[in-house]
Amino acid sequence: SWEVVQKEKHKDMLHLLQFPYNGEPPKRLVTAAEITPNPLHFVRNHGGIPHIAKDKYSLQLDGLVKFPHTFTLDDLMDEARFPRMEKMVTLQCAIGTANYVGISLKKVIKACGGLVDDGKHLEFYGADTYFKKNNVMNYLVSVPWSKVKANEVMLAWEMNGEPLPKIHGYPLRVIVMGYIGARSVKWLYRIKAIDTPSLAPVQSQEYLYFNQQVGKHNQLMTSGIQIQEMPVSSAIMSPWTKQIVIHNGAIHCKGWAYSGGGRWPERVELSADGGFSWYAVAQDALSHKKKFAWRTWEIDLPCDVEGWIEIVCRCWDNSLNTQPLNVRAAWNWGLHVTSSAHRISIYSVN
Ligand code: MTE
Ligand code: MO
Repeated sequence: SWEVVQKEKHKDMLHLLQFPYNGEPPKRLVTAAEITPNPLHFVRNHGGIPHIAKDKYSLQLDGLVKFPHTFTLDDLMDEARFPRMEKMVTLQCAIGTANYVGISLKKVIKACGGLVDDGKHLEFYGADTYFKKNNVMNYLVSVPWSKVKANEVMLAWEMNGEPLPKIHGYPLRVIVMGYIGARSVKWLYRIKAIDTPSLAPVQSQEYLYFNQQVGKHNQLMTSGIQIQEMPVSSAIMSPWTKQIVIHNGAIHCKGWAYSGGGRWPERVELSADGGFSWYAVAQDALSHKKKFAWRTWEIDLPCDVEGWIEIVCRCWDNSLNTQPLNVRAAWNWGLHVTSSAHRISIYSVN
């Protein structure tokens, strides 16, 4: 997989782990544009990068559907059968935004006669294998039918006008809008309709939101909430923490804001005094609102202070949800969804 990384990813990517490959762009490049170029989109893998030939590829749909069926890529790309869908979507683990082209999974389920009996969840099988406690298994998670029914689950083959890069799931992946990135299965080869959320370890043992009594010596692995919709979050991408910033009474700041579940950032606020007074980012300094994508923003943040200051950023979404002000208040075992207000310390020279 290292050759794939070198071929497909930007030379400035931060390689966090060589195997399974995990990488992300440096802060200064995260919000360089509203759309993240493919070579800079972050990568999260649990195993290797499968090589799948387009002409040998097929997608199996089975389980609690009326007519189980196997589709070729040509079947799925046939516009007479499945209308094309294009959507700008932010994926969050690290964060990145791309335009995806594909079809709505709902239409594919309908082409199989719909769900039967107790069919209530769709399980997605990735062709990669990962290892857990001496077991070798496929990457496997599920989403509820209600999410699919809302046309918020897409089968995508194109990313920013190009075929999906190998590292992002070629030839076909799932894009679950507004959910944690972990549900957007890459290298998809099978969809199974089932009656409960997937019992596979990635769904039932990972990405759980635990209460604060769960810790290193008390891992009640089944007591967590399965994370699906993401909460509201935002972060400052420039300046960087510990940086010396020379300015004339206003510090230029840039960053992103995002909310899951189809909610969107309505207001972004910054503080130059640790979170006591707040300035709202002007509406025209925020990128356009979209249902499933982030908004990038910039602001000249007034500041007369010389010396160390703490800059804080928080977002309010269209349901008026906001972020906890302190990271410790959001602590949980696994450090998932720690979407507290982002704080950086800079040295202000005025
Ligand atoms: N799909 C497969 N088959 N294997 C994986 O390891 N990782 C998931 C998801 N889909 C994963 C996967 C996680 S945790 C995230 S955050 C997203 O893919 C990341 O997608 P990206 O690598 O295209 O940015
Ligand atoms: Mo993830």
